Amino acid sequence: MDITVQLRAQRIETPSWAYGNSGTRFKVFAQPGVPRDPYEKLADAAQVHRYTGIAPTVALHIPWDRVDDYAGLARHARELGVGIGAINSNVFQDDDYKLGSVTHPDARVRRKATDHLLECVDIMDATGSGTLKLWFSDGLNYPGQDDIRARQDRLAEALSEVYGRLGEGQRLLLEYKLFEPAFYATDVPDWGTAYAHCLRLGDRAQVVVDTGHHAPGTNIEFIVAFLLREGKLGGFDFNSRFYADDDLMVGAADPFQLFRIMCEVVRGGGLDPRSGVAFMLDQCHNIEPKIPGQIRSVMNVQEATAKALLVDRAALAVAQSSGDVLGANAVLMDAYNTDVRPLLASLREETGLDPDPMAAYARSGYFETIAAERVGGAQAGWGA
Ligand code: LRH
Ligand code: MN
Repeated sequence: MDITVQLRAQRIETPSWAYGNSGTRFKVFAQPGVPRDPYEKLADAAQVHRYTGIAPTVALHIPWDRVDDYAGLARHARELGVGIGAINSNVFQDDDYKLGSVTHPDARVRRKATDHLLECVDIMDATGSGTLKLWFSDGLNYPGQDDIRARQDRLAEALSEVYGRLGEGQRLLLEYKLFEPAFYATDVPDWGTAYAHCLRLGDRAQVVVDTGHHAPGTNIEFIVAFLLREGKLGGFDFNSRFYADDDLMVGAADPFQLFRIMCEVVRGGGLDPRSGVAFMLDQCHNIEPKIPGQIRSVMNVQEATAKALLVDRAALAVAQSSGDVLGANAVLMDAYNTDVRPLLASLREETGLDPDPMAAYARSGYFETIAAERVGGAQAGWGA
């Protein structure tokens, strides 16, 4: 398929929480013009789609995006030219979840957590979302603190109940993370654990690869290739990091890694919209302006994808099958070292977009407008 056709079909989902204030345990820096509610977050996300043309859906996080009328919120999104994407559960910010949520030793707490996950499926019904994204902060800080195996039993039980609640066209994505907030053992720490639980659940359970959730030195593209081969890659939480779960702009810390990941996505058929792989951003713009940060991030994924699509697959196959190690590596590096910005600029022009989304957004005056209008009220944030 022609590269421009595949690039035009690319879809990247932005996270509602990227438009709110965020930070670290040391400080959350407020910024002018930050949204005060999910409606304003959607308006900001619509700007990212307006200038990139490939970010038509927004992931929500509950309760950060709780509203009285979810169908109304979805209508508002449509009026803005975007749609509601994945619904993210949150069982990591309630005092009851100190020792775990669905893995907690106390059945009352497990019931409370599972009911929240079921509420998120109700919200999927109301918004027309087809994807439930589950991340569990559940884990241990000290050896012996709880029974590792028993916690897996509790997790499996909750997942099975939620899986059974999914309706037509709905699926659940299970996200893993090596550590934080737990610092000894995390109940879903790696792709293998997530994969095993998803296999046990069924076809509508798949794994999310958050690019910031691995031990340093992990070959993430291998995990991507493996999960794609198994039909168990549900999607990505794209971001980048230098050290831990830094949630920086995707491709900022390691553009070559992002390219290698997109090479395996292309190779495994994951770019085909029918594959169902969700390309979501999961980032926090702690110090940089948020809407431009999202625009830049979408462009980083687009550039990595264009480079991956430029890999001369035929030449690569010949070099690989003939054991031409340097030749094969050179084929990939030729694609990586290709400047795809002119190609993407002309692609935008062909689709009626400004070739330079960042400059176009800056010229629009949107930021000045929201900075002036959004005075008063409580700015959105993680509320941790
Ligand atoms: C956990 C995580 C998860 C979200 C949260 C915002 O680190 O990656 O995907 O729920 O960030
Ligand atoms: Mn994530």
